[in-house]
Amino acid sequence: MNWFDEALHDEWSGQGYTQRFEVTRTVCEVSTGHQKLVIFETPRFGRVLALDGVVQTTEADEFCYHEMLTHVPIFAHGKVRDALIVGGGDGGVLREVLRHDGIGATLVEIDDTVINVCREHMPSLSGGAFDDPRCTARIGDGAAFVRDTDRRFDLIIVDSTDPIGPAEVLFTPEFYADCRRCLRENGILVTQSGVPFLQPEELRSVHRSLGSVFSDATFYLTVVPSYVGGYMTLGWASDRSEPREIELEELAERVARTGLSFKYYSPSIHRSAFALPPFIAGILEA
Ligand code: AG3
Repeated sequence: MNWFDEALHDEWSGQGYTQRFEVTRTVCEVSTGHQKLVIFETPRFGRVLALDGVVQTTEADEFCYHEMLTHVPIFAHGKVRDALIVGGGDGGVLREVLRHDGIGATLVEIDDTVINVCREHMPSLSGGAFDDPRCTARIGDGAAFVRDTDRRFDLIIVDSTDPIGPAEVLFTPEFYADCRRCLRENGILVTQSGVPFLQPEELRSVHRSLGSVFSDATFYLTVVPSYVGGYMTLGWASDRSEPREIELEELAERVARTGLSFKYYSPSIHRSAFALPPFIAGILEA
């Protein structure tokens, strides 16, 4: 039998812990020039995308991540018209953003191979979103884009790998400051910041960097089975605290008005996601 052992908490961090998938078929394996990409088929998770040995998304549980990274800020904000996605080449965030009427999305992905290969071999992730006229996809460095662009956004979603390899710059205060410059008043930035039980340093560094740039910086939670280790934290940053404090009733009305339905997101999950267990809040204070 052929197995995939994830490198993140073993090879990359020396914690001697790994998750292992039975590989029933390797669908695609390529060195992209930026990273090593594999897509393989598994019995329980469907097709799995891994970059440099780290699981990025799986067909079976991607909704736990993409819905929370997308709908929490969109419903909290209430009036998003222009969204910027940094990374996200698999198209999962893009697909969720474009489920909302009246939102245009710009996606800046450094690695065109991720987009092409995922469209071909994991088409349910983007679900045709790259063909939507409301989507502009650019191949390039997201950090350079937010440094140089004149465009302004209501929402920036940073859907990156962990800070090993090409995504390292997407975790710096300079990058967050450039993002803040591109946000309209009331704008929100969200970003993945790892699984804190196993990656406390990633959470601490995102907290320090976001907090040095935005007046309201905190985290909310999701659980993604294939991001092994329990809760994943998603960074939340804005210069306004009102969107984070939105009441349940108002959220429920906004959600009802869209007529959308979800597999992970709900107004109550949205509210409760901002409650952090003491061991996570403690990492932020340390
Ligand atoms: N980006 C986040 C991958 C995080 C992996 N980290 C971990 N398992 N602790 C995924 C891209 C999906 N669109």
